[in-house]
Amino acid sequence: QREPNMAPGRNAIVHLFEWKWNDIAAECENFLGPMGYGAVQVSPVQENVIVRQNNERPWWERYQPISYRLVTRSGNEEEFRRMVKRCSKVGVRVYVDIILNHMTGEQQTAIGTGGSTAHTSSKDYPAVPYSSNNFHPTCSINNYQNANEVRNCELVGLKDLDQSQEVVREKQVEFLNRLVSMGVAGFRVDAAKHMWPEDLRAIFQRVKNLDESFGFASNARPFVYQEVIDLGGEGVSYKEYLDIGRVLDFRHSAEIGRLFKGENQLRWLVNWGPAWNMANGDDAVVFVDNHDNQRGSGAGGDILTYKNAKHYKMAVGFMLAHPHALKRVMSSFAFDYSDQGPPTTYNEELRSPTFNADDSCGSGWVCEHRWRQIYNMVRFSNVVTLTPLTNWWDNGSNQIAFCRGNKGFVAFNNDGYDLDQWLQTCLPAGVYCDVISGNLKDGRCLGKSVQVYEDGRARIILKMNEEDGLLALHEGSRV
Ligand code: AAO
Repeated sequence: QREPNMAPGRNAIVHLFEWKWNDIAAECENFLGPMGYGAVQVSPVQENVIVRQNNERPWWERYQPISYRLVTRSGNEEEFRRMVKRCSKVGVRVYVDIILNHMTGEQQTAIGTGGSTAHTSSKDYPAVPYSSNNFHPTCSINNYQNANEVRNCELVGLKDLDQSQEVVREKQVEFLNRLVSMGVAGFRVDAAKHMWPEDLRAIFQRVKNLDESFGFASNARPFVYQEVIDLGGEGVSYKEYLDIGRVLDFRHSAEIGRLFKGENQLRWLVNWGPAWNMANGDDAVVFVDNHDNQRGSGAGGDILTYKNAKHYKMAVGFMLAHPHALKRVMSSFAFDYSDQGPPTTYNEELRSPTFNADDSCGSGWVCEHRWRQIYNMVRFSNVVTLTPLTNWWDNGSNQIAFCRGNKGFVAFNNDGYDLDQWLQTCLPAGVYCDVISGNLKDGRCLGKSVQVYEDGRARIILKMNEEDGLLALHEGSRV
C-alpha cells in the first residue's frame, strides 16, 4: 500500500538509525513533532543474533534475526510500545524496518539479544520456531541476472526463508500484526528483491488494518516501502513490486549524488523525475543516502553523505524542495570504517545522543535531521505541499532556482563563482528570511534577509564561498 498514513501537512520520513526506543520517543516530542517530520523509520525491532568481531558489535548484527521477540539493543517490547504511543500523540508515525527474507548467517554459537539460541548450521531456530525445511536449500547468490537465484539462494550467506510455505507466512503475518496492534503505521521491507512478489503480496494482504485508536483513518492499510535495488540491467525489476507498495529508488540516490558532487550539471535537473529513468513519484520513496550506501555497500559509488556537508545539504535541500516523490532523511552515527558499530557505553549498550545549544547532536551521533539547513527544508516541503514547480531558472551551468506555487522559492549555486541575479520568487511582496543561513526567531531573521518587490522579483545572492550553497524563502519565513 502506497499511502504513507502521515498526519496532514507532514511529508518527510527520518531514519533514526540505531537509536534507542526511549530516545526516539523523546525525540518525537522534543524535535520531530514540532519540526514537522511526518514519520520515523526505526532500526529492526526483532531479536537479532549477537555478533562480535574484533572486540566490537558491528551495526549489521541487527539484520540477522534469531526470533520475532521484540528485544534488541534499542530496547524491549514495553519500551517499543511506549515509543509508538508517544510518537503518535505528537503526529509522528512509526515505520519499522522488517526482515522477512532470512534469519542469521552461520554462527558458531548463536545467542540473541533476548537470550534466544539457534543452531545455524542445521537451520534450527527454536524461538520462532523455524526448522531446516522452512528454508530454501543452501546456495549462494552470485548472478544478479538470474531472478531464481536472487530469490531462492542466500544473500551473503543468510539462511533464506521460503515464504511460499504457510507456516512461514503465518509466523510473519503474526509478527507484522503484532506491530500494527502497537500502532505502527508502515514497514520498510528489507531485501524485498530477494523474495518472490507473490509471496510478499500474500503476506501483506493478511496484515490487518491500522488501529484507529492511534488516529488513523478507518480501514487504513499499513504503508509498505520495499528495498529493491534496481539500477537497471538485472534479473529483478522494481516494477514487479509496485502493486504491493512503494519502492526505495536507488537511482535517485546515485543521480543526485553525481549532480551535487559536481559530476553533472545542475541545469539538467529541469526535468527531474521519471524522465531520468527513476520510478514515478507516487511509486517511490527517495533519499540521498541510506545506511548501506553511505558506507559504500549495496549500490554505492557517487553517494553524498554527511562527510561532504556542503554538497550533502544542497542535495537534501533539493530533494525536499522538489515535488518528486516521498522523501526520507538519513540520520547517522559518525563512522570511520564500514563495519563500525553505533556509539555505545562501556557495557555494550547503545549510547544516547546528547544535544548542543544549536540543536545539533554529540556523543557520536551526527543527527543530520537536526541540522538547521535540513530541518528548515523539511518545514519548507510541508509549506509547499501540493504546489507545482514553476519559474525554473538556470544559468546554463550549475546555478538554478525555482518556485513552488506562490509559497516557496529556492536557489542553488554549485558553480565556482558567485550567483547574483534578479529572479522571480513568485512570493507576495515583503521581506523574507533565508532559512538556510539562519532561523527566523521571535520575528528576527538570524540569516540573510531578502526583499521581494511588488513584481515578485528579488535580488538573490549566493556567493561561491558561503557556508551553504542554497537559499530558501517561504510563506512562513516572512519577517
Ligand atoms: C554480514 C557480513 C557478511 C556475512 C553475513 C552473514 O558482512 O560478510 O556473510 O553477515 O554472516 C547488512 C550488511 C551485511 C551483513 C548483513 C547481515 O550490509 O554486510 O552481512 O547485514 O548482518 C544487496 C541486497 C540488499 C542489501 C544489500 C546490502 O540486494 O537487500 O546487498 N541491503 C539490505 C540491508 C542491509 C543488510 C541486508 C539487506 C541483509 O539494507 O543493511 O545487510 O539483511 C548489487 C545488487 C544489490 C546488492 C548489491 C550488494 O548492487 O543490485 O541488490 O544489494 O549488489 O551486493 C553497482 C550496481 C548495483 C550493485 C552494486 C554493488 O552499483 O549497479 O546494482 O554495484 O555491486
